[in-house]
Amino acid sequence: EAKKEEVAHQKQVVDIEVLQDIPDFFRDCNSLKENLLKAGSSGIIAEFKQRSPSKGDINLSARVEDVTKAYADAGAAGLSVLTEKNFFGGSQANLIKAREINPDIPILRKDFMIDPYQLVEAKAYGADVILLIAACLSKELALELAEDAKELGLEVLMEIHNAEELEIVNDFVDMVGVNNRNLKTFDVSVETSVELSKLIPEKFVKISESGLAGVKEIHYLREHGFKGFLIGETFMKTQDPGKACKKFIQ
Ligand code: IGP
Repeated sequence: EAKKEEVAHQKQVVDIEVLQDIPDFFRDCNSLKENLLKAGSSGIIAEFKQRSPSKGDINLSARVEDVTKAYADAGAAGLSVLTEKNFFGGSQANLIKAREINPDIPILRKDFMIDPYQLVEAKAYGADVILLIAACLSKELALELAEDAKELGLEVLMEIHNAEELEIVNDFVDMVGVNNRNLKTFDVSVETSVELSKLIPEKFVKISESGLAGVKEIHYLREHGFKGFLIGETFMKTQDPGKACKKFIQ
């Protein structure tokens, strides 16, 4: 067993060396935080999501290059690309393609990060920002991952759903996202963001995530200090996600 682990560890070390050989590995990342804080920023973080556990198939025919380019052209402040395969139908290939066609816009790698190795992958495949979901992490692991991410030059978005999870947020975190969707019941309420907004320390840029369906909600959330709005399904379920995104921005 110990031998097996040693072999696995060696393999990771080698893999990391290979990933770091990618010419772009040591590039500077595009800052989502700065984009969100810019005067007049749309604040929209537009997500490429083809499938989800709560909604099933959302849009299987969309191409990641087309949609992410259209989002960027529409004026999104950032992009989010699912790389988780089993539940969300995402892939690392989608992240690579999104990066290739959109060199200058911040891209969030949307996945369940539990291992420092995934941070190296994220950097190698073109992400600028990684997501840490408080509900999946111990305080110690969240600290290790956030610190490692910053060392790689990545920005850190930590997702919470309740006040207790704020305990896991640490000083390496750049942005705090409130998920309006309860991951156990799939219920969605914007009030989750509003309630938690008062408890999130000022130094974190606040992002509201999930279930956002109209411009009115964005205005309402801005009044409560939110600078970022992570939107997937509302755009992806339409024939033309880029156009749907644009409607939110004009
Ligand atoms: C987007 P919606 O309801 O606009 O499609 O939600 C995003 O917030 C959601 O995909 C999400 C998510 C996550 C997905 C939020 N946190 C964690 C996977 C893992």
